[in-house]
Amino acid sequence: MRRLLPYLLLFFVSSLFIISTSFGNDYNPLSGYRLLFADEFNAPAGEVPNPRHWGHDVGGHGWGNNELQYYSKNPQNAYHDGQGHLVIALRNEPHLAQFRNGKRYSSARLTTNDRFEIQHGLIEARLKVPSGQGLWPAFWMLGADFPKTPWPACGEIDIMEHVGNDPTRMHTNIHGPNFSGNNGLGQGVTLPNSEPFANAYHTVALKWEPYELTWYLDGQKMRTLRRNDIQSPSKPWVFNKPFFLLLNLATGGEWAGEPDASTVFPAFFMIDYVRVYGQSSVLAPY
Ligand SMILES: [Ca+2]
Repeated sequence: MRRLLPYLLLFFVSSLFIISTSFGNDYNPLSGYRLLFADEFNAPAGEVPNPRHWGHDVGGHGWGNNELQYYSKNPQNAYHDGQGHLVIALRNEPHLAQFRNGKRYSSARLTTNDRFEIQHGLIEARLKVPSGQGLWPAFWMLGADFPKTPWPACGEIDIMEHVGNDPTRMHTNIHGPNFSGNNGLGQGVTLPNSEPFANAYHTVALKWEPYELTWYLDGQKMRTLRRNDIQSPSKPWVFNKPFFLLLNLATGGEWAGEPDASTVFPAFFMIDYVRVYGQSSVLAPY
């Protein structure tokens, strides 16, 4: 409660003076925020992700969706390109399947868990997703009490998901108690002129406030979800607590479907930067 009060005060003040002018399409969400976390991915070619920012989730158990990849710590699955980008590379390595839960595909799932957490703010990334049937890149967040609080009660906010069989859309979603999985609150955002999302770098962002989530794509407001839109005794708003960030490239599972002969490997998920603005970080500065 002690942590919540300043946010309540901020909300009431901002609702008087700021909301009416800054909630348009002008992408002006930074009033009162400062940069708390930034990775510009400027390390030399081949360098692994900065361990002060990113840890690895490792394994090939399907990750709750019957996914087909094994997430490794192998530098070949997550590295800098030497030109300012992080690369998450999904590789087809059938000869290694016997060592990886039978999974022929390897990839990486990076997380700021126990490194950086944020509660309310602006979370932004510039990225370029790969194209191809069966591919599923994502930039998302989980409640920092996970796994002590199991999914979906911990809460999940999907800032950007993309599946290769739906090439012109970026997907947004939240999950929580009694609104998860296929009962999540997902909504696709179609790009102008139905341009394939994988054709170019895009800036994706979430403005996260105590009672409201707003998604942006290339600076344009795309979607707003308000607490009062969903909250009920069976569907509590679980988004007023610290969350950590995740970046990953999955393949397979019920939603993305399996890769096929047209899918090109390795597939590369490119991230130009991740920046987080807010009032204060929850964990100690990294
Ligand atoms: Ca960069």
